[in-house]
Amino acid sequence: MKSGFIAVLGRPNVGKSSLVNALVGEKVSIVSPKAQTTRNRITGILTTDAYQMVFSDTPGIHAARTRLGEYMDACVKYSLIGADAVVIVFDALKKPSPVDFALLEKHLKNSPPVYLVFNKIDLTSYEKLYPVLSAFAAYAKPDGARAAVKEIVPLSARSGRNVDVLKNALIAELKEGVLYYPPDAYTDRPERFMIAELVREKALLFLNDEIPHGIGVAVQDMRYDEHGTAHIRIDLFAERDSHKAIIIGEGGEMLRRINTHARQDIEKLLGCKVYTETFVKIRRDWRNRPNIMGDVGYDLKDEH
Ligand SMILES: Nc1nc2c(ncn2[C@@H]2O[C@H](COP(=O)(O)OP(=O)(O)O)[C@@H](O)[C@H]2O)c(=O)[nH]1
Ligand SMILES: [Mg+2]
Repeated sequence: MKSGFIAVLGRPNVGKSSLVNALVGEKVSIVSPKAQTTRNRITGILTTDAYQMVFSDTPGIHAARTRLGEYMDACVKYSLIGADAVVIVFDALKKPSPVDFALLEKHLKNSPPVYLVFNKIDLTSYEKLYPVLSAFAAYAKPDGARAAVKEIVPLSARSGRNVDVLKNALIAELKEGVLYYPPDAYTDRPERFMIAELVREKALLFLNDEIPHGIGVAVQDMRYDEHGTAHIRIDLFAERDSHKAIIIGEGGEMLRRINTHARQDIEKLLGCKVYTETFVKIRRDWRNRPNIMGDVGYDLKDEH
């Protein structure tokens, strides 16, 4: 049996979480068109008869402006500890910037081996992709202080095209070893965390602008009744009164919408009927208050 740890890194919104979900074949990590959707290191596990690959999905690399941002950066660093390979994801539609090259060079100077992914090829053509790829061609060769990129894979996490090419390339980095997780596990995150994330995903989808970035979600209580229905009490934390009003919406319309869509996903996750009760609470400036961050699921103690 072979196994290994693979860190998935990149700037916000390039499709890291979508890629981890596609590799694992399960919804491990929430996805949205907004930047900074992923706030923790999320483990996605793929086990076959021959191997176990443990992926770390990570928050997008960005300039941290809050304590939460610093926590997110720390999660990226933790994902590299003990990693057997690093996958750096780029958006195939975007012209590579100096920040992209700097990110790549930094990782080529430190082992483990680096794989490059150009995601979202379903939205582009070979003619447009070619110049983007050729800008990285020099990295296919070692150059004094830095190693070469092991493989460059253009793919689509959405359509699934070439995801297997990446998967097969990564098998080469696995080591003879033990299973780190039971064969049927696809994440190490607890159920309550997954539930809170699904609620946050819907808030990110339906709310506009800056409000979603100030939202925290915590599952406060969960129990099953005699019919096997799960009753879940959820707190949604907002940073100010005006945000609370927007999250609730006119006549409670927005909160109902978030709840209904989240509940459908939670039912799939738990495989039973679900009843949710959601309260919106104000926690001023919580993204800078470590004691509240812990309540919402962002505590470095849990990330080692
Ligand atoms: N068209 C297309 N969109 C994608 C693909 N992968 C991700 N996306 C979209 O890009 C946005 C960001 O994806 P996400 O996985 O959350 O990115 P992350 O922030 O890097 O984790 C979402 O709207 C996704 O649906 C892809 O292969 N093709
Ligand atoms: Mg993500």
